[in-house]
Amino acid sequence: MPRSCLVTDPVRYSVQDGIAVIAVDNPPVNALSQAVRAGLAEAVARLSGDDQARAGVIYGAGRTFIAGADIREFGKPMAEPFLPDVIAAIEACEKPVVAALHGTALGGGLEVALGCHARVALASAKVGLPEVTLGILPGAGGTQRLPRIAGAAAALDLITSGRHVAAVEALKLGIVDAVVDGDDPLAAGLAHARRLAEGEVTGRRSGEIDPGAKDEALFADWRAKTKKSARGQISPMVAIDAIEAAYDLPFNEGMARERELFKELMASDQRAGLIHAFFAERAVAKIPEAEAASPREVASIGVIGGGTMGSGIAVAALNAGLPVTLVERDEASAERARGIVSKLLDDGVRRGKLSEARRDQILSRDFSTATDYSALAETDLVIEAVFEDMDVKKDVFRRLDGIAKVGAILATNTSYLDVNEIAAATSRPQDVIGFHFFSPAHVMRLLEVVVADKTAADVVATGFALAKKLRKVAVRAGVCDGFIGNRLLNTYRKAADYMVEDGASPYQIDAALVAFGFPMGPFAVSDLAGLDIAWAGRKRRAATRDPRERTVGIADRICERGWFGQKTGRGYYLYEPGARRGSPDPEVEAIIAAEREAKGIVPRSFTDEEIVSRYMAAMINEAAKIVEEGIALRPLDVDVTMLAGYGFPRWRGGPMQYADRLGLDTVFAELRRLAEEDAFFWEPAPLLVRLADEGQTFASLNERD
Ligand code: T1G
Ligand code: NAD
Repeated sequence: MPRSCLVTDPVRYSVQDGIAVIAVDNPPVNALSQAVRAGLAEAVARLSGDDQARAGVIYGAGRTFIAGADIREFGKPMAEPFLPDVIAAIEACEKPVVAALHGTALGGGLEVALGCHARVALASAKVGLPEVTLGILPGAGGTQRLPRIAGAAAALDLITSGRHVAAVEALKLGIVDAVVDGDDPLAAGLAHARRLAEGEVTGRRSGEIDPGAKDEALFADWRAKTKKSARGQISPMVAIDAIEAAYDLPFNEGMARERELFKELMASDQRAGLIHAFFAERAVAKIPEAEAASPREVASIGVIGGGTMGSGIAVAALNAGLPVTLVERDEASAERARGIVSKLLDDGVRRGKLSEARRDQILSRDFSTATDYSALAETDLVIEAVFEDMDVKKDVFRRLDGIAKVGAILATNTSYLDVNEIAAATSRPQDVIGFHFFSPAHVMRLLEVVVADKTAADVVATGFALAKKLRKVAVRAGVCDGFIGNRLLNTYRKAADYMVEDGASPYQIDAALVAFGFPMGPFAVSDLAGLDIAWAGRKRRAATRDPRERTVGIADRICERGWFGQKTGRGYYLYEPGARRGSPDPEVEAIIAAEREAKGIVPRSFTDEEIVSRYMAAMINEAAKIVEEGIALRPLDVDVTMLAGYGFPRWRGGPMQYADRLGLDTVFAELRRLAEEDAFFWEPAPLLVRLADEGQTFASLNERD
């Protein structure tokens, strides 16, 4: 009879046929909270003294092994027992202990497993040390034990990237000792523990393995590579220092070095920013509509318009296993759309994301094109991606209204237009919603779900469910010109244009923002997106523009020459044929100089700090208005929008988190100073003024009641 008892609340100890079973049961992901750490320590002590047990198995109850440290405890004083000590006790145990892995063994979870004497994994399991993505490094021996078990190359790869590794690859790398089919980790663990107890296989203590000599060239190479890819993020570089200690120092000293570096990172702003991003990306899904209603069933997707966006959206849906019918204006356009979709799927095959067989199946079975809207009569959800023109969109929705089945969801991918007006073109505004995808739509993670006045709650909930299926992050946005993201973009772009007119070069501005952590600066981004799109927007808004608004003509002058960015080989930058990176263009500088002169502006110089400060002040101030108007539910929704859709450096947490770190009184003071130059553009948002006054933060608004 197995004896079972609770060691602590989330850890159970029992003995089955001479093997101790240590079950971690701390839903949802068995995170290593203080109680779990204490439970594991006590369970191992019990195993040592238990003459009924010859070996032990540690496994996770529920859907996963241990997904790591409890991230909610970060930033608070750590309570004993500390994880490295718990793992040291497991490793020191004189009876063999097996880790039986399923689901995800991540971070401290994998470190616990590395402290065991053997590891078996279900074929579906994944392992990884994702700490650098949270701004820290593996702090419970991962940087010391993984190189000993799998070698420096694998340790550098896994630890600096944080990537998840499937069981089969983990076996090849030596991280696990066996991979087992099926869905019962405990049975797999028990079988292996028995073999260990019988002496059929041997276990080993990772900490006692000789790591061998250090490959200096390998470390130099990774340092150079990582410095480039980390783009200002410090944790991957510090993690390399920690791994190096595995070769430079004896095990115990290496552990102490790892702990020291871990603590430094734990205290950093980057850690706070990345943890904020982690929780914010999960909190965005907590919206009133998802609590009030269940999503509608979506088994088929329709797309209208197969240009840049429509084709990308179709591929995103097809990759998620949804059949797609794409409607174009005529046969030739439909054929062109099919060509784009095929090419995107081929790219997926080339990158190893899709098998050839699956691509062929998609093209022959799941994807079809049509020129007649009646092909969408039975479709559950239709996404319109035609030209950005209100009349064209209304016409499309009127026609859709005439043919779509009752309860079908009708979505528009408009970037700026009024979703209420589009909904009013139908007899069923409750079924109409905005799904603002980003280009390229099969790659970019963000989906703004734009909720119009009459959109039904279950339609909103369906948008969030669809995003999850497409592996995207959905953010709820209200209706306004540009919703959350593009409205912000328009504002900080203006701040950048003003600086150019006043004396900064677009190239300096781009460089300053790349140094801040953006993958590209705003002018390079404009060249990529196409300058004609923003030009059309400026023309559309010209009639309703507030006369107090300062306008800059430089972009218009560039567009008037037919320079629309990368696609025409010229924009703010000059592009060699086929090149993605451009070089500064003296003719553009001449255009800028002429515009300044025409306005009688004497150019002044800007420091990089000034550039970043103005750019961020504009972004933060507009974001405060967006939150106050309810366009974004909370500041964290703005943060996730900028992180997932606009390349905002993740380690800075998003603009609102960044503002909190600066202090809202500092931001307010900067705005007041800038308002002396241009009172209209820099007028501080009332919400920001109030929070600064009260000594409050944007984060204080993130908790919804
Ligand atoms: N701590 C606390 N809560 C966590 C958590 C964690 N480690 N991981 C997930 N959650 C919560 C999450 O907020 C959500 O809560 C719920 O669990 C389900 O998550 C010492 C220091 C495991 C792959 O970085 O990657 O170990 O929103 O929606 O899509 O060296 O969660 O429902 O209230 O994401 O199935 C390293 C982080 C920690 C893993 C599951 N570990 N987690 O994905 O569900 S650092 C990680 C994930 C560390 C050591 C160091 C994923 C997942 P709520 P979910 P999912
Ligand atoms: P696009 O010009 O590449 O494609 C539009 C397609 O719609 C064309 O193939 C055209 O033939 C087709 N079309 C036009 N009228 C139609 C009709 N009545 N019926 C069927 N098909 C029709 O444009 P795009 O860049 O894909 O943009 C589409 C929409 O997505 C716009 O509303 C745009 O604002 C929005 N959007 C674009 C981006 C971007 O970066 N390009 C990003 C987000 C959203």
